[in-house]
Amino acid sequence: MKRAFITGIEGQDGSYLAELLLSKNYEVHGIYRQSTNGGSPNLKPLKANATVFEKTLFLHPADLDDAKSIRVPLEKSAPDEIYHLASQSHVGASFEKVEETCRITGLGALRLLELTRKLPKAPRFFHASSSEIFGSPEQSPQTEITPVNPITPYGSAKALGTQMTRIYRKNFGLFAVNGILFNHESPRRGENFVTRKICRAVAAIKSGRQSELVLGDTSAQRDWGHARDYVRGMWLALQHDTPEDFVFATGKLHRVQDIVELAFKTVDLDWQKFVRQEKQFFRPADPRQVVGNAVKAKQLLSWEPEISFEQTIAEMVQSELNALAGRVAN
Ligand code: NDP
Ligand code: GDR
Repeated sequence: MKRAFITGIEGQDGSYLAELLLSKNYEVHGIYRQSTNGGSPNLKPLKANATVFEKTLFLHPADLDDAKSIRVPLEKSAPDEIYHLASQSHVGASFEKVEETCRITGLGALRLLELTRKLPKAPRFFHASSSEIFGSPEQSPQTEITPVNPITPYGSAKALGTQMTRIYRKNFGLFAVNGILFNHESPRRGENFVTRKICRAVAAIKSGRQSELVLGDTSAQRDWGHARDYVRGMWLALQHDTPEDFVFATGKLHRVQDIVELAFKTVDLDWQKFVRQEKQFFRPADPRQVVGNAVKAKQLLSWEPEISFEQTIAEMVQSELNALAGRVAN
């Protein structure tokens, strides 16, 4: 039985990855922040499953800000594979919390690499890098060799983690890889990311609980996929013969406005009656033309996204409608 160690296990990706690895008969260890424990519903089904919880799934309190708190569970669980997903992951918030973002998202990755290097038998290491490392790139679509040139505090912090992952691979011989992840969504997405914010509002407006949706720049474009596809990519990246960086992306750009129109259409409402833009949700800097070329992942890992943009938004709206109707979603 292989053992995996997941940071950020209660987040969107961490929870899907835990489910994937458990289905592949891994023993899964995850760290969560005690200060926010219980805040995330994503692991509730696994925690309620008596055949899994504390049998093949083990959760440990730890904080990336405190290397000592991670060392003990890491050494005890002696994993074969580490998936480093924990992060201050909100780009907009990174402009308000610059130092915290650099500490958790940037230095946090370095701390974990250093702990990993010192383990008696170094496990394989996956770092959740981001398309944000490219900033507003001059070349489109982006690949693993597109120049790193971030324009947001979050992007800079991820660039540090990305480069350190490369340095530990080259200089210390770690099997360390970056998954350069483009946006990916699901019903488990945090509520302050734009897809979830729109889908929640659409369900609330449809049921008469909300009267408007206030957004930032609706002309902004992203390459949006589904989280289930991306966690499969993470696992595949660590099964490959050699440590390599991989872009995971759909290669298709959509506007925030497209999500608005699609989501309102799902519930037969006219978006124009409910949506307005407000400056407070615009960012000081917002990357443009961020779209990925995942041909390397396709060729070496046989990875391709399977869930479309339209399916993702439809699933997210339905999940919000189910939640409001009191039914168990996602
Ligand atoms: P989430 O924000 O859903 O999950 C992040 C997790 O990290 C949360 O469980 C959070 O816990 C935890 N965390 C935050 N700070 C700390 C800390 N100091 N110590 C321990 N844990 C902490 O992110 P996603 O699942 O969406 O993304 C996973 C990773 O992939 C992140 O690193 C993100 O930056 C990166 N990424 C994501 C993309 C996406 O589109 N989803 C695209 C590109 C990269 P808590 O509840 O306590 O805050
Ligand atoms: P992003 O995702 O910044 O790309 O980071 P987010 O969903 O926050 O924003 C996407 C785009 O939508 C625009 N936008 C709004 N965004 C939010 N959150 N709220 C709004 O009201 C709003 N209105 C318009 C944004 O300006 C932006 O252009 C995500 C995160 O998962 C990161 O961790 C990850 O690294 C990157 O994707 C790739």
